[in-house]
Amino acid sequence: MALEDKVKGMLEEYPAKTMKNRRKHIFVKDSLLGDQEIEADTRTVPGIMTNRGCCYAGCKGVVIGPLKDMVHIVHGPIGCSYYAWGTRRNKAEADDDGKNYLNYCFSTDMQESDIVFGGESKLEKACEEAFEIFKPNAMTISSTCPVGLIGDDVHAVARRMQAKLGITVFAMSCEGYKGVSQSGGHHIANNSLMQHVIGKGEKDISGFKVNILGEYNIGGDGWEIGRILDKIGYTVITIMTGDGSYETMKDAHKADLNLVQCHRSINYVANMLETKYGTPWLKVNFIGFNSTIEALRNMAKFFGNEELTAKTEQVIKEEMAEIKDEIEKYRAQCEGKTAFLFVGASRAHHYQNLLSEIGIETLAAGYEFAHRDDYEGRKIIPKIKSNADNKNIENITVEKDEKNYKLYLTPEKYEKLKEEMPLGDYKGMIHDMKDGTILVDDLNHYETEKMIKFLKPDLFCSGVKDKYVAHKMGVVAKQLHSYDYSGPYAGFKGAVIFARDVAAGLTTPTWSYITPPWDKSPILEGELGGEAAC
Ligand code: CFM
Repeated sequence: MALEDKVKGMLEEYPAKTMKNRRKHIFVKDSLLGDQEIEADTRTVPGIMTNRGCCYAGCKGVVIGPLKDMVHIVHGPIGCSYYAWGTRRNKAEADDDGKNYLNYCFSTDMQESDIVFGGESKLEKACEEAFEIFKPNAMTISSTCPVGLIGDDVHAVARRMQAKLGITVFAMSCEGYKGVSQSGGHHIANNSLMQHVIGKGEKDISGFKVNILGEYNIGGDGWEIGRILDKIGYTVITIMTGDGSYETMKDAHKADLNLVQCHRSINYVANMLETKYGTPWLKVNFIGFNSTIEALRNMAKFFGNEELTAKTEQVIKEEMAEIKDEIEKYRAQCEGKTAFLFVGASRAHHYQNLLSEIGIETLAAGYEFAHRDDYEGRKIIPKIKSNADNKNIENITVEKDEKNYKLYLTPEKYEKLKEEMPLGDYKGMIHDMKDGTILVDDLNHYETEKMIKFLKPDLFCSGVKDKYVAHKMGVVAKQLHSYDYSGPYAGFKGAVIFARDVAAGLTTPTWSYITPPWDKSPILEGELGGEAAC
């Protein structure tokens, strides 16, 4: 049966209205059809088991939470804090000031009486108490659903606390119900960083200055990327936000170039920095050694410095010599295998490179909450229609900062380089996928099982919510969110660790003790032929 028919068959199990909805979120790539459209960043059909998270998760959990020298207070019932505490592996080590509060969980623990009579005074007390104990460099307040429902003015509390405590305090109205997924929370967090943090620093910084945007140091990825960039001779001002800090982010406006790793979660900051300070951004992918090399060469080309270019080539040579044998060994064990990827957003695209470098072909890939530009490329942005859900998320506009605005490249040079590298552009995941592969948005548990059954991948890369479902079906599952407590997977050394972990999963003798359901009861496949088919 053709792949398209299998997809159709899967969708036909739904009630008609749901089928119509889900049809727009999935397709088989076929370049002969020209630009294929996908529906994304829209509401999940109620009742469907989605993997998505909420707005608060995207704001506090993903973008704001990793900033280590700040105290992040969650205003809400304890469940929201407990669930978001320590579940994401954004590692951090304290800088010279010794401030790293990521192991703590700060919550106002709202009770029924706070819901009825208001929780502002409790929030104020929490801010004061946290400041007294920890003396953080700055503080944030994240709102959970009830805060928006009862109307506590968290922003007024933040202003009062800032005046009283003498440190930056800002609040975010990132109630969980806003928008359709955690994506709205990324946007709110990005806006806050622009309004309250970036641009406040006055340090003198020299060298080839870059920021790494959309890198969250999961399993130490940011440290591996930082190691490589240090070795070449770059000055990394700040990482947003993995192992990041308020203190370093204040000076982010001084960079000559912003590197964008995760486009989905941080492209708002990248754009606003370009408008306000003139800093161009380059889409990079440090997952996979070939993509790392490509990113490093593009960076060298951007700076156009001979010494830097020579050092870049030298580092690439050294690093590749170090990993070559091991990569070959694991590649021999993985060659010819297939994978099915489903992650929040960027990683479903980024990991296809690394997988292909170790001989694994991607059959299908999907995002939980990405927008159409992450699939179809930024060229689609003007065509994306706004709806009630995304209108709910504030869109701030920034203006040129005359004092700090600078252009590293002449406009002519910028335009020239734009043709040679993804400068200020992202082409999206579809662009890099082969014909005959499946793209899917907001995959749910029913579709996960169906697709594993008909694609029969050797490897399923997703998260803990569906990991064990795949295992029970006899398919190796690798968590691309938490890395199954391993990592780093970025850069050169990370590629080896990933290859080792995947090879171990594929070759473990455990699988010989499991019989997948399709081996127990073979699926009969046939095609209806002739005119009497229906
Ligand atoms: Fe960006 Fe991320 Fe991702 Fe993301 Fe996430 Fe994550 Fe992710 Mo989990 S910021 S979009 S909201 S790369 S936590 S580090 S792994 S879903 S694919």
